[in-house]
Amino acid sequence: MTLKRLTCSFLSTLFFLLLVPCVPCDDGESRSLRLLFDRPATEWTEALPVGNGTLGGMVFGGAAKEQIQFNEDTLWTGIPHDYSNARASEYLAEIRRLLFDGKQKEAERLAHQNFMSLPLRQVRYQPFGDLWIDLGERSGVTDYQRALDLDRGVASVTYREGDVTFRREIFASHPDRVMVIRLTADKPGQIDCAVSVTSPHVESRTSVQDDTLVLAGRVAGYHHPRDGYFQPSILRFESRVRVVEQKGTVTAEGETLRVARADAVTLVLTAATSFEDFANVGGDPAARCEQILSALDFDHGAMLKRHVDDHQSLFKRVSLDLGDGGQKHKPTDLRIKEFPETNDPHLVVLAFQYGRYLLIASSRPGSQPATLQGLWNNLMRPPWESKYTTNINAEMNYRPAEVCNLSECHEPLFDLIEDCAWTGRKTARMHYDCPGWVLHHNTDIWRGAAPINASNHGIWVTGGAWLCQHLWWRYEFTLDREFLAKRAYPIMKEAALFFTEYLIDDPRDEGDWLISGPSNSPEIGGLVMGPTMDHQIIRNLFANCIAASRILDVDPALREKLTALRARIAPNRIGQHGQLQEWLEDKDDPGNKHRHVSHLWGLFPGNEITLEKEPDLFAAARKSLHMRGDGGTGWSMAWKVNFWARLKDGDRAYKLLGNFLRLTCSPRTEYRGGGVYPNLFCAHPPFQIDGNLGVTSGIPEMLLQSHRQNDKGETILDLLPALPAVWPEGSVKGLRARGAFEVDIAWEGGLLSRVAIKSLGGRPCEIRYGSKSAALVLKGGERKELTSRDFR
Ligand code: FUC
Repeated sequence: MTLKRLTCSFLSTLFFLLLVPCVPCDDGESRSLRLLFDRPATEWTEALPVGNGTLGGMVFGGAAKEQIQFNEDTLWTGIPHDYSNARASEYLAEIRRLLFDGKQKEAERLAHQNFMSLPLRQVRYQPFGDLWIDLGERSGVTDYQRALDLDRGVASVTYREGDVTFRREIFASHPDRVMVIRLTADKPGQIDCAVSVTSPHVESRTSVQDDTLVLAGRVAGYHHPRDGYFQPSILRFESRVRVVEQKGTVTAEGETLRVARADAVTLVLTAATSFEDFANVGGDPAARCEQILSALDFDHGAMLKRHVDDHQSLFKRVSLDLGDGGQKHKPTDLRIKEFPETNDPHLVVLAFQYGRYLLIASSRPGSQPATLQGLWNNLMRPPWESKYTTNINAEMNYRPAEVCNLSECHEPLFDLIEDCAWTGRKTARMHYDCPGWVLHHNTDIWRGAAPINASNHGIWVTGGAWLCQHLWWRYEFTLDREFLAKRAYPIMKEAALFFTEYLIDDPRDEGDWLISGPSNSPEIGGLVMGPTMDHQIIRNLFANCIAASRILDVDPALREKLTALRARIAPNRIGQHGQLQEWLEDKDDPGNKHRHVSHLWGLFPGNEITLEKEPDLFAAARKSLHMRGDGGTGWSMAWKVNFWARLKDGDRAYKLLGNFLRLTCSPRTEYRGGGVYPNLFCAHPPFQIDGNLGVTSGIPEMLLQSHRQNDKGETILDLLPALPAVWPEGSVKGLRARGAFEVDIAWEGGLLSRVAIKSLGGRPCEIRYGSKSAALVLKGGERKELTSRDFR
């Protein structure tokens, strides 16, 4: 090469580098909070998730062909529909009588024929489409890397080919409501690609309008594979992909846009449906896409900055340091595989922060709440329809919201609760002839509230009551009185009103108890009267309503009534094996390893079983948990991390964390195994996001607990209640606690070294560290640091 050509090429490269907008530099922490791979994804559970609450993508990262499978959170099958069964309540008394007479199978049969939702099944969350970027044959690709930067909320792919380095960055922007894909190279004129979109929906078509790909269609109805009935569907959808090249050409070739010799190209994807709310499907998806795109200036640097600023305003609130472990440079799947040997503390940090990332990406004000799969689903018939299962999974998704300082991300769940209070009013009346509202063990986009699938597990009445705990938590963590008065209390009160009429005197008992039934202990033992979990949840709901009505100074008569009824609800009982009984009858099987551990609800997420107030029940809960063992589905192990943390056994909680972090490769393995996929998605299996989010609440629970109050009614902040020996040094910053506190904790040699408490609400609290305590009175906004010497 002549000197002149060399100089020329150097100058043109320099000129090009100056022209390409600067990507904000990674700082040290950002670089460490990454999922990292040395090859493209071949399975969906290896791809990397991005999301803005509404719009989600799974990035496969092929060098020759990029695939981004995408979703929009309102694309579901079905039609606006009330699932209540108008004649159900006529059978209630008979179902109860059969159960009281010990005729369970007859009761289940009668209920199955006459008491269930119409139709029997709820509907499916749907995939939207796939974006394809075909880069042609690539030969000699080296230095390939695929990454998800949790701190910036950006997925990336980089590789070299010859002397050119190619880079791709993908993010889903909440402020701009689009997904953005940017392709660059470090030499000019290198980007050649063909961009297309496909959809798995049969009633869809793609077209090209100038520089934009358009995918439009409607969701088709289907015959239910199990029950045969026809399920009509109604939603229409549209997606647009705008192609903005830099210094090249874009031409249409059929349904493809071809980019040639560009320095860089930016693809901007948006998607919408005709869904407005659970009763209104009159939206115009084309107009919505148009409106979103016409509000943009397509300046990539500015879009990236808006996105990163927005993401970090949530993500950076909490940091966790458990030590480095020296494994960060390795591919994530390898780190998971080696975890049993390495105990890689930073992988635990990554799993914790991944849960926070996933909640930010799948649940933002105005979006639908995170489903069983969050926002991400590539299947037309996803497992359990990828809907909302309220006998554990939906609540587990939202456990980290308050404690992990992501209160805003809780909002979509509150919207869903409001919707279900509306639909559940009709269900309460039609199925039980009761006031208030009720929700059974599932709901979907149309907010079905009636019992589905089968009477032996579908008739479970405490879904709404459990969700109300989240309304109360929002108040407890923020002390937002207006939220309590306007949103939370009216819904909690109506949920409680249902139980004031639904609870029934047990004619068989010796103690004049009120019991719940027909119901079940999810999903074990069939239809029964009086499962322990129901009683714990109803006691919790009543207690929170009583407290809320006192705070708001309203409804004294109702308060008195709830107090009297609450005292009569059947108590927790200890059985023949020293276990906490799952049912009124002492019939627990010590060999039962079932994934649900519902009767420990009062230990977590409830708060009625504590060592200090109920030592015998505490010991019985421990015994029950031992009996269930340390295995289970992904979410089951995540729940057990939280249980063992509440039982103050850090090493056992850590063991469950280790069991959760086992690499599961096959998405099709049934029930056994649990663990995580290569992309760290929780493996039920199949993929369910609940376990990711359950672990993200479990780790803080090991470091800080705030569910107890002292005799003065002040929050007790328990520091390092379940610290495992394997994390001798560490720190956590920014956790939230009940009573509106923000807490930073550091420890060394396994002992507390510093704690800083910031009060957001000006309430006094008591801080406990082991058997020592310190009282603290701070004004709102005030922060104080203490060391272990300050505890007596
Ligand atoms: C409940 C669980 C299952 C699964 C499903 C979505 O029914 O028992 O394990 O998580 O929800």
